Amino acid sequence: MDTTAATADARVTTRYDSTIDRLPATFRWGTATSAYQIEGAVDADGRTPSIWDTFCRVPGAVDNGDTGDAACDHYRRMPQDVALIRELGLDAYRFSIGWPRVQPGGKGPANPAGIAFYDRLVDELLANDIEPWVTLYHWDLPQELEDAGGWPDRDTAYRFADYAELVYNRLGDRVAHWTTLNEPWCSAMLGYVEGVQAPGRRDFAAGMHAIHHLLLGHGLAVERLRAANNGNPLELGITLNLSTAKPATDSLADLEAARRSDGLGTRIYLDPIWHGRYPEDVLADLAARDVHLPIEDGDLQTISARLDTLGVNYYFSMRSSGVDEDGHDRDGNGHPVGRGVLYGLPQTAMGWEIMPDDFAELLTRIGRDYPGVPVFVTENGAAFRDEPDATGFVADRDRIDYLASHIAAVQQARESGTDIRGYFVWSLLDNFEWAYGYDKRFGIVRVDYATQQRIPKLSAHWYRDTIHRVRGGTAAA
Ligand code: IFM
Repeated sequence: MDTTAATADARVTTRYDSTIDRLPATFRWGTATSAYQIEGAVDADGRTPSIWDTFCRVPGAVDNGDTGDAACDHYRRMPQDVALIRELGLDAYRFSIGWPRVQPGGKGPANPAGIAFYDRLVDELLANDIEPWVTLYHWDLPQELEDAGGWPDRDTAYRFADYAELVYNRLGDRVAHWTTLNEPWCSAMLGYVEGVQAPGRRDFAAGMHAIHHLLLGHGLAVERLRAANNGNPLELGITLNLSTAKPATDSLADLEAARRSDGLGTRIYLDPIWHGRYPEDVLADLAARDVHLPIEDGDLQTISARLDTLGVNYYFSMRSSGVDEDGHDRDGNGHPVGRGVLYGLPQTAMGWEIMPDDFAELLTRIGRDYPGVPVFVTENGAAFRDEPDATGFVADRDRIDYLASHIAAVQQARESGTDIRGYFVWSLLDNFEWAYGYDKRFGIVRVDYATQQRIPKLSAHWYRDTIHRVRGGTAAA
């Protein structure tokens, strides 16, 4: 990284340094991206549309009418991006495979040109001493599978297992770390219940069915990958976006709202995976709405297949209120109300309050309630209103403060007993932030979308120096 302005300014200290410095030298450091958010080249080499290509064409669905058509052009600039990761001194790179790129339409044989891209990416990473961490599904369901019913339909779980095996057979000789799903809560709740992400459906029951089939697809994929493994190192996990669920007040309505939020946000995923059963209170809440999970014999055994790691993504917390703005505790259909309440704390550009203490609390709870496998923070980061100078350099001290406070929270949770072994900053590059388009910038490297130039921000220099220091070195000059 040769941005002179940054190099001169790189020795940033934060009030969290002494805590961060207690992380062990063996702690793994990385960065994360996802296929649709960075690759572009949506028509290249036989790729077919995903639900996001379709959703981006719905008027008003994405801010500014942005699409992932070009994104960061990573499909063509991949070697340059891998070189950036190496310059940051990172151990690992978490990326996702574009399902419609490697298996157009979501069925049938692999598309040789599509899978060849990930082959090259894995080889490039290994040649640069960077561990590849593959996520199989980061939201880009092939449109054909949505047309056939999408995740609310059981068949999608089987299609996902076939796809997972197909990718594993091609990359499993060189990739040890496999994540089945990224943030199934978003797929189900934002995609099928609230309709603010692809495929944009608004159907509560469909969303609940999607949860079960996402979990079933996860379990089937775990079984398939283990069966296909022929002795190469293999670590299987799932990544969940989790948060705390505290009541806004100690009123009964708020306590109940917090319970429901924890039920549908955390326990409906982790209880079946860890304990082989859905939480009773959540099933009762659903039954009260005449919604029943489409569980078949053997599903829970499949879903609870042993895992090697748990990925946690965290960005912010909110408190739960069980009353709406007008003081009602039921909506027009008689269902209990639940809404998030802000605390008036500083926010990121997403309007998300910055709450590292809740992150430490969340990680401590995960270690207590769902013990037994190492936890990796597979995403954490922040969008801010970056202001580049004339050279394009961004002195993003707000992002450094966010990252430092959250990395310190990881160490606090470790000291409380949770076995956390690594941290991936979201994200390497500014990229397509889904329904918010390109306006929200999460990267530690700025992308000038007009030229596709990459310019490491001050946070990139800080991240590199922090890792170096934790490993016993001194900050790079
Ligand atoms: O950009 C997303 C990512 O795709 C999934 N986790 C949250 C990030 C920030 O919103």
